[in-house]
Amino acid sequence: MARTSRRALKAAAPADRGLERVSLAIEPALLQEFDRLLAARALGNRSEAMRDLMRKRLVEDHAADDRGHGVGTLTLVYDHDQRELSDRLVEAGHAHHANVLATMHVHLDSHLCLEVLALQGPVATLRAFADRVLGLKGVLHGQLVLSSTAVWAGRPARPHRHRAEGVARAGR
Ligand code: NI
Repeated sequence: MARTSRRALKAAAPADRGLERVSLAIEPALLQEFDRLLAARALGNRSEAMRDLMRKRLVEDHAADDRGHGVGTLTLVYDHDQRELSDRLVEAGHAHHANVLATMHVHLDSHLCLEVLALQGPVATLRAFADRVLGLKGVLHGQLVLSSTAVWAGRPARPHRHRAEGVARAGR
């Protein structure tokens, strides 16, 4: 880095994306392992991978705080034949209607169902809801995955449009 000319640095710095260049001290063996992982999993360059790790840690930290507000998904695989389970799932959803943004249901076979619920609300409430649902008899497997919108609150505002919207409009 010390041998890189100032002009070369400036050319390489992605200033237009609002990024800040930092240097890190890392053990060579650790860096080598990391580079190996990046190549094997096609995770992009070191900078992108480090940004991903930092965001992951920030989201984890935010989601670990029960006082915070979270968004996330609850994935369930359950046995449709289990007595009263469907009713109990519907009841649980209605009891937390303000937290359940959407539900996707897939019939996996003649007995098994996959359900994915998009959730939003106080982290403590979402955890309690997930615990209640995952604890129901007949729910075979499931997991709550929490994310956060608060972690990104400081990011620069940009116009928000999804590709699908553009495609839909173009098709009209
Ligand atoms: Ni089903």
